[in-house]
Amino acid sequence: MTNNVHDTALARGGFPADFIWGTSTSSYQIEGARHEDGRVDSIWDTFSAQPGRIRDGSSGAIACDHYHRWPEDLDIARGLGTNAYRFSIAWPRIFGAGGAPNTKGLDFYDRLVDGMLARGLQPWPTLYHWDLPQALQDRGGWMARDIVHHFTDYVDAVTRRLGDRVPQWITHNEPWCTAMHGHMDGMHAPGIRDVASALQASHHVLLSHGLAVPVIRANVPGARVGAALSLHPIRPATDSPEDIAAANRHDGLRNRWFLDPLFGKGYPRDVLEAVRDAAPRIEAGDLEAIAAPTDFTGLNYYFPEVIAAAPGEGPLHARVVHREGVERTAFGWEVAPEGMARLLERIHAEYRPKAIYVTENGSCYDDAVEDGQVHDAQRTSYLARHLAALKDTIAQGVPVAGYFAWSLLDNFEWAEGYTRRFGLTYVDFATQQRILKDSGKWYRAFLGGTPAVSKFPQA
Ligand code: IFM
Repeated sequence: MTNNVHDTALARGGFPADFIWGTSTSSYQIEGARHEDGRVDSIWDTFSAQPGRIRDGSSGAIACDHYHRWPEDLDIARGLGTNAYRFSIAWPRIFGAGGAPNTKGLDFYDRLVDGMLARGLQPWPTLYHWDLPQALQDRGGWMARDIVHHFTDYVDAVTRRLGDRVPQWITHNEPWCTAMHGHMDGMHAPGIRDVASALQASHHVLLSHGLAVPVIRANVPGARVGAALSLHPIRPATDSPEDIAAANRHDGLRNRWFLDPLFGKGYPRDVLEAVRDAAPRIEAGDLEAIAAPTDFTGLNYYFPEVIAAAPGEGPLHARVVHREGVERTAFGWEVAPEGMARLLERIHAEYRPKAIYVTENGSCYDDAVEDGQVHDAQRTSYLARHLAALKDTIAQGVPVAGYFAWSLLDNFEWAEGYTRRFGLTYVDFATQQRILKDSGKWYRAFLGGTPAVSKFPQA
């Protein structure tokens, strides 16, 4: 596959005219300004201060300093030729444990949204991308049922303030990660390792999504609401009945545990049977609330998984098989554009969402600056091949309406700190200089953008 946009049949014009083209980021990963304008600590501030939690001992306290540099960053997004920008709102800038919303926090997102609109970028906010106020964690966080009401209060405040300019809303980013990395394997904040806690947290995340949908609709006329899910195509390692059953169980918890209740099918019975005593407490009406009709499903796609039976391993007696000889990113994630196509086809065939947006897709490589440039040919190839797969999938009739590349900027990659770069833009974290990588230039050529020169007053 060539990396040159001009040598391929791949061009923006080959996609629907009203297609949404964007990049994606999240608050804790880029904003910094930890204590500015009334922001309180989040679980990630606490977690990253604990020794051994973050690979390079870093935190998001400064990150890309986007809180101060957002005009430059939005100029980059506009210069790429994108027509949308996905970002997340930091709950700890709006509320701690309750009380009145923090006006200065809301003001920041007000300015940010106006900055997007001025640049022709549709704002695509995510309401929860993992930065829970620590004060709410101290009350049990996602494991405590009360969290769902705190979430809807927060959603109410934000959508009242921004809803006059923002019709599209993403409730949660990757509920699997919130629940499982946060509470089962402990790799993410709050760092708990307990299956029952993870499943209870997952139920409360889903319930908070379902209860937020009518709040958003009440505050935002014509709102379009959905959740962004991290999903994976899953295959058994062999044709053995044991591996096939293990792959099904793994698929159950990775994918169906979230898709099924969101689409009114309840929690998958095979997973409930597998986890037995660890199953979440579900109250009357919860499943109906979770299945509140939505307008789209967001897919965050990164890699497929191959699964083998592993008696005694984890709650599902299954393990991920590391296959040799396949292409991988620097993170070790298998590169498989056809996996994204398979997933999109499956979501459409089995769940029939009104629309699907690829809300994240991207790759991490060990980028280096050479003479002021970053020649990230592998990321360009990754991007081009995923877009080619996407184009074919749309041609097959799957209603994909948008694509957001992860990420606009290199940023704080959670437990990996700053050791993993996913950006189309290189960030020198010592100087905060931004350099558009070759992949960003490729995306710009593909989209027909023009190099970023600010036409806007800087904040
Ligand atoms: O950086 C993350 C993002 O916050 C959620 N989706 C996956 C990305 C890469 O790991």
